[in-house]
Amino acid sequence: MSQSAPVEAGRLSETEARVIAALGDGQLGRPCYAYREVASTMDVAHQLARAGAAEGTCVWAERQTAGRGRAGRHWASPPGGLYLSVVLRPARAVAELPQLALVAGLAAVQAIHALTKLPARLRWPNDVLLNGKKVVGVLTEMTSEGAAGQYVVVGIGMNVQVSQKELPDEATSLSRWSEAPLDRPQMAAALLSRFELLYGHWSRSGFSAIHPGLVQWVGVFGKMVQIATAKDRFEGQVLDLDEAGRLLIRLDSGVVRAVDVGDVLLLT
Ligand code: BT5
Repeated sequence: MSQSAPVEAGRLSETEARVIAALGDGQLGRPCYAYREVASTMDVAHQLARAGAAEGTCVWAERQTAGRGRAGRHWASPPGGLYLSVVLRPARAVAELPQLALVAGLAAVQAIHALTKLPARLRWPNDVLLNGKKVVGVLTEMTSEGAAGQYVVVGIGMNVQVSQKELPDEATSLSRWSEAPLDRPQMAAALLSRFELLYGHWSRSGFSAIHPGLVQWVGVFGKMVQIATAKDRFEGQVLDLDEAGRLLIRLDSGVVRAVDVGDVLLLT
C-alpha cells in the first residue's frame, strides 16, 4: 500500500507492535498508527482516509489535546485512556451509517465484559455506562466527498486507567472498578476484533443482524428517560430499538415515537 503516515514524529512503534500482535488474525486495526499526542485521532484518520488508507486502518493516541464528542463537545483525553479512530469503507446506504455507533458501542461493551467482567451497558446511541457513569463514548464521522469516496471514521474513547480528577463528574474509569489488570493494547485488540465480527454481520445483512445480540447489552429498556434532540426535549419510557437502530419511546400520551438521534438522560 502506498500510504504514508501524516506525521512521523512521535510515533510509538512499540505500542503499534503490541496492538498488532494482540490482534492475531484480525484485520480491523491494521495498519495501526500510534502517537504520543495528537489534537484528535479523528483528524489523523480523516487525513489517512483521504490519502487512500485501507479499511481497518487505525489511529491510536496516548492523549489528545482537542479530543471531541458529538456536536463539537469536548472529550477529556488524559493519559491512561484509550483513544482510537478506525477508517471504514462501508458499502451500505448513507442512511444506515449512523448505526455504526451502536455496532462499535456493542463491541466496546463486549470487550469490557470479556476482559474485566464489569457490568457495562450501552446507552443509546453512542455511550457505554458503567454503574451509571460514562466509561466509553463513540463518535462516527462520515463523508462521501472527494476522490477518497465514501468512508466513515469511527472514534472510540474509553476511560481505562484514568484518574477521576481528570474526568468530568458524569464519567468513570474501568480502573475504579476492575480487579483484573488493564492493558490498553489488549483492550484495543479485544474491541477491534469484536467490532470486526459485528461489522462483518452488519455489512452483509444490516442492523437486523446485530439487533438480537444487542438487546441484552442495552441498559435503557423499560427505563423512563428524557430525550434531547436538536429540535425538542421530551420524556417517555424506552420500549426497544427498531430494525433501523432507532430508539422507540412511549410518551405519556401512549404514542410511540422513534428517535434516530439525540441524548438520553436516565430518569429512573
Ligand atoms: C461522545 O460524544 O461520547 C463521543 C466521544 C468520542 C471520543 C473519541 S476518543 C478517540 C476519537 N478522537 C476524538 O477526538 N474523539 C473520538 P458525546 O455523546 O457528545 O459526549 C460528550 C460528553 O461526554 C461531554 O460533553 C462530557 O459530558 C462527557 N465526557 C467528556 N469527556 C469524557 C470522558 N473522558 N469520559 C466520559 N465522558 C466524557
